[in-house]
Amino acid sequence: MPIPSSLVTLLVGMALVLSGLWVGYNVDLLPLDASANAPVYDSLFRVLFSIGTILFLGIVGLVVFSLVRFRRRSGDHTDGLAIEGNLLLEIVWTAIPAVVVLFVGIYSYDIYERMGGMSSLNDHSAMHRMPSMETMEASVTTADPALDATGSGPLKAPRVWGGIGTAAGEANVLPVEVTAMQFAFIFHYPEGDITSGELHVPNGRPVELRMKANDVIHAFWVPQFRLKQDVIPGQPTVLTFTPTKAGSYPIICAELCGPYHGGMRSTVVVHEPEAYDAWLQKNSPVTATVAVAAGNPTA
Ligand SMILES: [Cu+2]
Repeated sequence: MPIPSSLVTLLVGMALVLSGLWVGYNVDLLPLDASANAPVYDSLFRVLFSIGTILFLGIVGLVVFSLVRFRRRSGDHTDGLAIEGNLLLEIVWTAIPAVVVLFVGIYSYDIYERMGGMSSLNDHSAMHRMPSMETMEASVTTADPALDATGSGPLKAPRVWGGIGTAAGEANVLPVEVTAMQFAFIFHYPEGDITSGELHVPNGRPVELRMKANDVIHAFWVPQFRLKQDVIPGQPTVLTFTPTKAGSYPIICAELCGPYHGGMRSTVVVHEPEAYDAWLQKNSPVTATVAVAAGNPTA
């Protein structure tokens, strides 16, 4: 008894979906996950990778099958079958992509929201603990609406234009000011007044980066944190994250910003809390001055 073709199609479809899911969940293309929102991001990536694999295998498989199955046999000089439209087929091949795209769109939005992309950037507590944001904003532009109408009065809280972060509003946030310029990132710690070319953070504590650019648009990207945020002249942006694994990870400028853009890299060092405190002690201007005064040049 021959197997009905609908059953074959069903079995091929099931094999396709299962192999796509297997590839999506077992082939690991992503770097180490080192921040609290990395697993959230990775779950979206696995779903997208599975869908992509199913579509790729299905389409390429069908093309190869058709090339072989419907090839011209030797001696056959007849015309192909005259086919004009197939309403059912057209409905199906419109509906399937529509459903897939809609699902991907809604799921991506949900993930972006869970990563803090939709949280309010202008009324969480951390920014009010950063007095230097005022000087930061003042240097941005005199025509900014955050300035007093007379232009000489006190500054209101600066408006953050964009950003992403899960830690917004959480207690115990470590604020760090980031200045991007051609071609470097400079990090300043208001707590302790430390300036550094590398970002040092303690493991497990939420970090809030308040970012400004001096010249052109840059982008702050740490692949291991699964976070990327533009740094824009005149428009402060914010990026918050909670590191979950100690180690050193690259910071990459991800926006073509000039001839040496490719060299605009730094490092984020995630310390265990004690090691971070030691770094803080070692680099604090106060301890450094005391050490020099005490005749200790190694500090
Ligand atoms: Cu750059």
